[in-house]
Amino acid sequence: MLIKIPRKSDCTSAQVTPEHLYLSRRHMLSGALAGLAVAAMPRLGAAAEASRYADAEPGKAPGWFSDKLGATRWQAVTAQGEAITPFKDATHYNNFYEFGPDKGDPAANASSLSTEPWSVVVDGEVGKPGRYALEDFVKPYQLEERIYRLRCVEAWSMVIPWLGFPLAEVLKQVEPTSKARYVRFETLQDPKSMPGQRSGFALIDWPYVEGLRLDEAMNPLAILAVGMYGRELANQNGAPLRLVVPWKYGFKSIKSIVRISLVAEQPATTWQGLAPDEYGFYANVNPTVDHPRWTQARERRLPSGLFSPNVRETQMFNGYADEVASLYSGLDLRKNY
Ligand SMILES: Nc1nc2c(c(=O)[nH]1)N[C@H]1C(S)=C(S)[C@@H](COP(=O)(O)O)O[C@H]1N2
Ligand SMILES: [Mo]
Repeated sequence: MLIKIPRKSDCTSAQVTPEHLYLSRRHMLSGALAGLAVAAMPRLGAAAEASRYADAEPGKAPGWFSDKLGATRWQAVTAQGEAITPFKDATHYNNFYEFGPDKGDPAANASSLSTEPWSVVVDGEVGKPGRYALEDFVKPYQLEERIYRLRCVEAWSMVIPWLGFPLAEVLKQVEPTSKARYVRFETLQDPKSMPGQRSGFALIDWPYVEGLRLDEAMNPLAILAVGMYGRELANQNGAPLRLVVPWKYGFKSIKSIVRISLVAEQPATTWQGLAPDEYGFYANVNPTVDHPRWTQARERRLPSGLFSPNVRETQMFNGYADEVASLYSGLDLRKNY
C-alpha cells in the first residue's frame, strides 16, 4: 500500500484535488491509517494554508488570528466526500438579521461591523467569570479545522470548513457550578453598526439569543469558530466569534457573540420566542418532523439554481447521529423539536 506523505508544496485540500484522486486518497485515509497520515502532514504556514481554498478571498486577519493559524490542526477529509460549498456562496447567501432580512443583506451591510476591539463576557453559574479581550479569550485553545454540514431550518444547506475550538474546552476552563444546566449566548447589540436592529421590520427583540443544554454544549462537535476557509470569519458569517452546532438547524449557531452565560433555567431564545410552534429550543435537524409550512425531509444544497436545484435527503441530526443521538435518548423529538 502506498501512503503518500504530502510535501510542503503539495496542497492537502480536497478542493484542489481532482475528485477521483481525492476520493482514493480519502479512502486511504480512512480507518486506522487516518491518524498516521494526518500526523505526518506538515504544518504549513498561513499563506500556504489559505490556498487550500483557492476560491476564498484572502482575509484581513488580526494579528492574534495569523499567529494561531500556523499551529492549526487541519482536517484531511470533507464531510463524507461531499463537496465544500464555494466561498462565494457561503459568504453571500446568509442569514444575519442584524444586517437585514434578505440573503444578500449581510454581505452588503456587515462591513459596518467593527470587530476590533472585541470582548467576550463569561458569567452566571461559573467559578471563574470574567470579561476577556477576544485575543485573550482565544489564547488557550488550538485552532482546528472542522468541515461540517450546515442545515438551515429553511431547507437549504452548505458544507463549510470552519476554524475553531471545542466549546467544551472553554466551559471546562470557566468551571461551571453545580447549578449550571444550560448555556446562553448573546450577540452584539449595536444599532449604530447593525441596521437590522434599527429598522421597523424587525420583530426580533434584540439582542439575538441562543442556548444549549450543558451536555449538548459539552459535545465535542460543538465549536466556537473564529475562521472559515483557512482565514478569519467574514463579518457576514459572524465575526469575530460564533457558535457552530452542526446537528441543529442553523439558527442555533449564533453569530458575533459577546456574552456566554451558564444558567440554571432553559434560556428564552430568539426564534423560539418569535414563533414557538415553528422553532423549538432543541431545533435538532430531523427529516421526520416537518416545519408547519414545509417539509424537512429534503434540502437544497448550495449552490442551487432553477435548473440544477441540487436537492438531497436530509439526514437525522444532519448526519451526526452517531455522535449526538445519545444526548436525546428517552426524549420525544416530536414534542421537543
Ligand atoms: N446573531 C445572529 N446569529 C445568527 C443568525 C442571525 O440572524 N443573527 N441567523 C442564523 C441562521 S437562521 C443561520 S441559517 C446561520 C447562517 O450562518 P451563515 O450565514 O454563516 O451560513 O446563522 C445563524 N446565526
Ligand atoms: Mo437558518
